[in-house]
Amino acid sequence: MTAIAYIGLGSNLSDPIAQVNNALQALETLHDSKLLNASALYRSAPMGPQDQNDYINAVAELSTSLAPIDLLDALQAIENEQGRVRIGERWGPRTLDLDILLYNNKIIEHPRLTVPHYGMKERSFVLIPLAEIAPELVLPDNTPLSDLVANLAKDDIERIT
Ligand code: A4P
Ligand code: MG
Repeated sequence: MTAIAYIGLGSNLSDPIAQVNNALQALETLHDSKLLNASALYRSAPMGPQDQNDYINAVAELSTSLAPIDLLDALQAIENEQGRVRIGERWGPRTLDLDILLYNNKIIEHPRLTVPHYGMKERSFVLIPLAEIAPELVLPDNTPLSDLVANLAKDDIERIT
């Protein structure tokens, strides 16, 4: 069984563009998975504490035979590999954040994993790169992605590649 998973990538420390490109390379070689597509890179204003750098964000599409928790473990291994230190500040700066946005049409409520990602429906830095690679997507609650994008403020995000 393979699933389609969408992964959100974000970084605002230690050369964020390189962090996101390295993470995309790591996804390309991820075991039991195939990187099907990746968005351009986007520069976005920080959500949360404002005394931090702009972020670089992107979204990738994977086909994977990893179960959701195994995929989470693999993504956290990539985060750790790229020097992620969890300092505990909510929405604080990070070298690399990899979030599972969607996993097929599944709704997952697990102590370690909530899918769809809890913030994705409000976040321009998730929805805009996602719509670039999956414009026809419909979320598990039947909301078309295009409706969410149409109602979004887009002044806080800029496509850079
Ligand atoms: N977890 C639960 N669900 C998921 C999921 N769907 N994908 C758990 C990944 N992880 C998930 O994550 C904490 C725990 O969430 C994990 O151990 C996992 O078991 P974390 O990455 O350590 O914590 P975090 O990312 O700091 O927390 P949080 O609340 O998820 O932060 P967000 O929501 O990811 O926001 N501004 C811009 N412009 N761009 C950004 O990318 N990112 C953040 C972080 C803040 N501001 C930003 C951006
Ligand atoms: Mg995260």
